This record gives sequence, C-alpha cells and structure tokens, in this order.
Amino acid sequence: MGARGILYILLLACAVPALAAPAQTSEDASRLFAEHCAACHGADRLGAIGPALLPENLGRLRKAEAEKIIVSGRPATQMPGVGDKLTAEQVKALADYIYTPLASVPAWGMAEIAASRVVNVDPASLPDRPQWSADPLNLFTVVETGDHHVTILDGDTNTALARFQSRFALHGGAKYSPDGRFVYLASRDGWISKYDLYTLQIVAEIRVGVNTRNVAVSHDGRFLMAGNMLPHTLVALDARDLTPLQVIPVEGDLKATSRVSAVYTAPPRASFVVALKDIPEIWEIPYADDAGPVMNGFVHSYEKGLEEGIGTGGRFQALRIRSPDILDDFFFDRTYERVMGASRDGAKGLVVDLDIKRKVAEIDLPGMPHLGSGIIFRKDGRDHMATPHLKEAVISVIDMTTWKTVKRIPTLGPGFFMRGHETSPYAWIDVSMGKDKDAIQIIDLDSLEIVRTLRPAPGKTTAHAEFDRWGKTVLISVMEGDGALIVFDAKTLEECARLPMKRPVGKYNVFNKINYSSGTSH
Ligand code: DHE
Repeated sequence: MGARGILYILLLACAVPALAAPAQTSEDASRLFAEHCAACHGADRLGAIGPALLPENLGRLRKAEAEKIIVSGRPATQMPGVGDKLTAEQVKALADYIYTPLASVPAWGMAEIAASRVVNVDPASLPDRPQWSADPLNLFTVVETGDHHVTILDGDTNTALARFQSRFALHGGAKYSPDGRFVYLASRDGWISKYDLYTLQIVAEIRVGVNTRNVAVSHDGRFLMAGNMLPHTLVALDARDLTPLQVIPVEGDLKATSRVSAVYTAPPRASFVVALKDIPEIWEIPYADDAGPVMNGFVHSYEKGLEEGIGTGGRFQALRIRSPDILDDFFFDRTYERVMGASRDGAKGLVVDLDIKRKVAEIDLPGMPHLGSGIIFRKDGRDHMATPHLKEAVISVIDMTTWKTVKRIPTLGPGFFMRGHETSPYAWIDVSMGKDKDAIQIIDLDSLEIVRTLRPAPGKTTAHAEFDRWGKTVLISVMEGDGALIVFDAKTLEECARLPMKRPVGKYNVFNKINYSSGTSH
C-alpha cells in the first residue's frame, strides 16, 4: 500500500464514532459526512485523497450501490466500510447527502488549479531512451477501472511492463505526446496525470476541475486543453510539466455558460475544437504561434469574442461558431475541416464546415449515434464512416462525399465502440448496450455484412476493441470486476491470449493514436 493508502486508513481510524441517534435532517447528514467522510473526501465534498462526492461525479454509480460501499467499503481500494458505526437510516441519509447538488458552483480557478499541481520528476532529468527493450510504438495503455489502475502492455508479447494506481475513475481516451513517449490520463474528478512510458513513472499531476470531461493534446505536443463539466471552464496546460497557462470561462451568447462535452485536437488546423453541452455553439481554439489561417476567415467573431471577454488575457482565444442545434459527440473528416455532430434529440446528425462556419449537411442518423467511436474506411474509392448507435441495434454507414447513409447493418443490439485498422478488412463492434452484452460482432467492410459473432466470455459484458500497431491482433475487454483482456488474431479471428484484469475499459495503442489511424479514436 502506498503512502496515500496508509494516510487514508489513519484518517479513518481517527474518525469520531457516530452518534446513535438516527439522521433525519440534512444537518444530521452533513454532520455524519463531517465525521466519517470529510477526512478523505474533503469537507466541501470536492475530494481529497478520496474522490469528490457530488452528484455530477457519481453519475456512474447507483445510489443503492453507494449505500453498499458506505457499509462495506470498496474492495481493492483504500475505502473501508463504516457500516458497523452507522444505522441503516444514517447510511441512507449519507447517500442522499452525497447525491444532493452543492448550493453553489465550487470555485476552481487558476489559484486552486495551480495549488493542486504535483511534480514528481523534473522532466529535464529524464533519460532519452526507454529503460526496457520492447517496441515503444506497440505499447498499449490499458485503463482498469475495477481497482483504478493502469497497465502498460507490450503489444508484441502481451505482457505487462508496468501496472500503477491511477486517479479515481479515469474516463475518455488516453492521449499521447506526438513521439508516443508520454501518456496523459484524465479522471472524472478533474485530475490530469502525465506518465513517462520510457521510465514507467508519473511525472506530474494537476487537478483542472471538479468534474472533468476529457483532455486533448496539441499535435505539436506543446499544450493540453482540458474541458470541464464543473465549473464551466476549459483549462490550457503546458504539456512539459502541466503548468496551468489559462482558464477559459465557457460563456456563450447572452452570457449563458456551458458544460464542456469534449475537446478534440484538429492537427491540420493547429487548433482545439470544443463540443458544448448547453449552448448551440462549436468553439475552435487555435494554438499555433501564428494563428493567421484559422483566424482570417473569422475576424468578426474573433473580435466579438475578445469584446465579450472570452478567455481574455491569454494566448488561447475561442472562435465561436453558432450551430443550429446543440451538438454532442464529434467526428471529423480526414481534413478536420468538416465536423459531424449528433443533435441533442438523437434524431439526426449535422455536418458543420469549420472554414465557412456553417452547417453544410444533415445526416439521417436516428437512435443516438455514438459518433466519437466511429471509424473511417475506403470503399468504392471514397471515404465512408461507420458508427454504432447507443439506442438502436444498427451500424450506420455514411458516404462522406454525399453525407448519405448508404447502409444500416443490423446488429444483435445497440453498441458503444467500433474499431478498424488500415491493414484489416474487418471492423469490430460490441453490442453491450443491449441484452447480448457478451457478444462481439465482426463486419466485413467490403460486403458490409456481419461475418462472425464471438462470445469469448459468455454472460459477461464485453466491449472496446483496439488493434496493435501492425493490425495483427485485436484486444477486447471483458468489462467486469474480475475481467480480462482477450487478444484475438486479426486474420483468423481466433483467441490467442487471455490476461486477467480488473474491469479493463479502454486500451490505447501508441502507434495507432500518434498516427491518427482512421480505424481508431484520436
Ligand atoms: Fe465515455 C470516451 C462521453 C459513459 C468509456 N466518452 C468518451 C468521450 C466522451 C465520452 C465525450 C471522448 C473523450 C476522449 O476520449 O477524449 N461517456 C461519455 C458520456 O457522455 C457517457 C455516455 C456518460 C458519462 O457518464 O459521461 C459515457 N464512457 C461511459 C461509460 O459508462 C464507459 C463505458 C465506462 C466508464 O468507465 O466510464 C465509458 N468513454 C469510455 C471510453 C472512452 C470514452 C473507454 C475512450 C474511447 C476511445 O477508444 O477513445
């Protein structure tokens, strides 16, 4: 157990025992929280050595499950149960309390962000070469949310180079520096961690928000941009040591603020593109030293943005593009000039041209497409994209020249993730949002038919594929507490290895990510 774990236990051991009286008022609940939880989760519930306990951060945990954790603790973590100190009513009161929104949005500005930064290693002192002998570009970062760990896997031998404790509830794709040496991880609690793959250690960490959506890395490797749900901000960081550079308030027309849905990097444009949850705008934030090409087309709104004080005082200025609808979950064409977004009502997709700053097409895409996990592939000499849907048992295939849906491929259920690779004729999908959670289906991208259904762990939720750098193997997650990473031969579709893991969720191949493979997310 690390120092953090020992401190956690000591703090809990010192906690004052609960009073016997049942908790009936919010005052009682806040007192119980102060006695039993505040030492690790923060008196303000914003998190300390334990995660933040706010409804926004607990979205993936049902209240009944939270009550069980209060009573019995969380196995394989530093959270002990306090059931022996509380009545059933007090447990319920505590659970209700942590699912109650805070009276006001907590302050998490530059001062709090800067104060949270921890630098473990001076980046200038790091050696130039990997301290191990695997292919550095065929590593996978595997996020295991079962016990909040990350495994660094050698994709040639399917053996772990390292396994380390991560921040609580990592979410979203791991992002790499352009040379593939560093990996950046974001937690739902707002922590961004920079990990050095050459020396297998965490270099620096910083808490950019109370509830964070994701982080993007500029294609030149100089900057990170993190997007927050709480507070409504974007935070720019220096990629070298995570020094915070600028906090950008996310404020649109009429001063309405918005949660950030996700931040993406658009390499050919040298900009970050931001999807917003609450206002019908797309933001583009150029990061090149000379941001001329992007700015020139949009001088008026750029000036307007400055007048309105958007991101004032910093190098990162947001160009705000009005959209006909609130758009979520972006997918880009190869040029990054056109962005597809899903409309909020889940009935259609829109294509917005970032150069001419307006909608150029509507796409027939009902059933909540999960565009972020779509893929691009070539068919009949043209780019096509394919996307799963969260609410419909179908994969939609769209011609990216005409933006027409050319085929709907029926599947066993709605799915979350899709993957392909330049060398493979197949795309791999899960159907984990339906009753056949254990099935993986394989689509032939020429015939656009399903050619195989695999059930490698019958009865267990199985999802999220990623190819190795050569396209020889495909790694799939059995997303259960006692789960596994299963390695398949990408040609024969036969299993070749099975590694036990604790709810492995996402896995990210260095080469495929830094080369923006069209078969994977970026
Ligand atoms: Fe995710 C990526 C949004 C729930 C696992 N998810 C993303 C991204 C967004 C997003 C915007 C892209 C960010 C990036 O990679 O930089 N996810 C959402 C939601 O809105 C949703 C539905 C609700 C929520 O709670 O936020 C949601 N996501 C989940 C889950 O329940 C999953 C399955 C498990 C978990 O632990 O949260 C989950 N999301 C993932 C994964 C990725 C991801 C594995 C990265 C995919 C990739 O291959 O790049």
